[in-house]
Amino acid sequence: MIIRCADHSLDLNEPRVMGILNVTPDSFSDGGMFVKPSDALKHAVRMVEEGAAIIDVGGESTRPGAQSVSLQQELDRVIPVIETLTSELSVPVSIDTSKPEVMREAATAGAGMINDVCALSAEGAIEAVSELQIPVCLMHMQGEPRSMQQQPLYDDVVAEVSDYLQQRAQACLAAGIPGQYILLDPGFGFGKTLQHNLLLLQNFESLTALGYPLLAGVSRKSMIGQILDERGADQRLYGSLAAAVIAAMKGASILRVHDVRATVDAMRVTAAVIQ
Ligand code: 8Y7
Repeated sequence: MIIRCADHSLDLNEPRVMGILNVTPDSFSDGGMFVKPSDALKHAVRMVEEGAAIIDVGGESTRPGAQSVSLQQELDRVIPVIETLTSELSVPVSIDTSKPEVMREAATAGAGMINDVCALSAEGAIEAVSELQIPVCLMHMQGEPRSMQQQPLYDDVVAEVSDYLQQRAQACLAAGIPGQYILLDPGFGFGKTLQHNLLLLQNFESLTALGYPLLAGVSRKSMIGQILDERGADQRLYGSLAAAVIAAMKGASILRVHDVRATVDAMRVTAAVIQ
């Protein structure tokens, strides 16, 4: 399976790595490091050299408790970076946003994928993506970033996340977004306790039945820190690799990560075994 992302194609016949590029002053593990377009480009080039198949640019931190940013602030942060990256990189650039205006301007600047932690639930977002005709990753979240970790509650987290993703995919199809442009993601850590995250990872393969490529984001997340006795975000690489390999073994097509080189090696070994 190969998906078209604007001027690039993304071959999902084996698990691929999406490199995270935060252009936020407040992200939990690398906030403030790549706000200047030239610094962002350097980091993106390095991730591509390390084997990233796509770079995900985000200008609004979605970590628990994070403040939301205004539309203008988000545009000012991400659009210059996307313009620079799309002209310089050999891989597609994805835009991590929930705002339809940012989706449109990012696509005009050359972005080849939308990564929306709100699964196009903002007013006008489905219509925007339907017009743009680029792939979209629909992620599940319970609640909203500011308060989502206060008291996550499910009867059956796997069934509820799966049903939600299926409904969002259905809404996209109904709005004219082609099925080949839809990817799904259970949203590890987004309104989920450690037990919920573990159930979702244990049962990750059940999401393949929905019929869309799956993305998983576990890199340096607090679920890894919790398992490793409250290890800090900069000490979670090996645990993150274990979770990424498990997700890939259970059908994840894209792993969204901070540590590209290490994850690419892990995915190459995983792919050699899956084949
Ligand atoms: C995810 C994500 C984040 C994820 C997708 C972090 C933007 C928090 N996590 N997008 N974004 N999936 N699709 O720890 O798991 O990187 S932000």
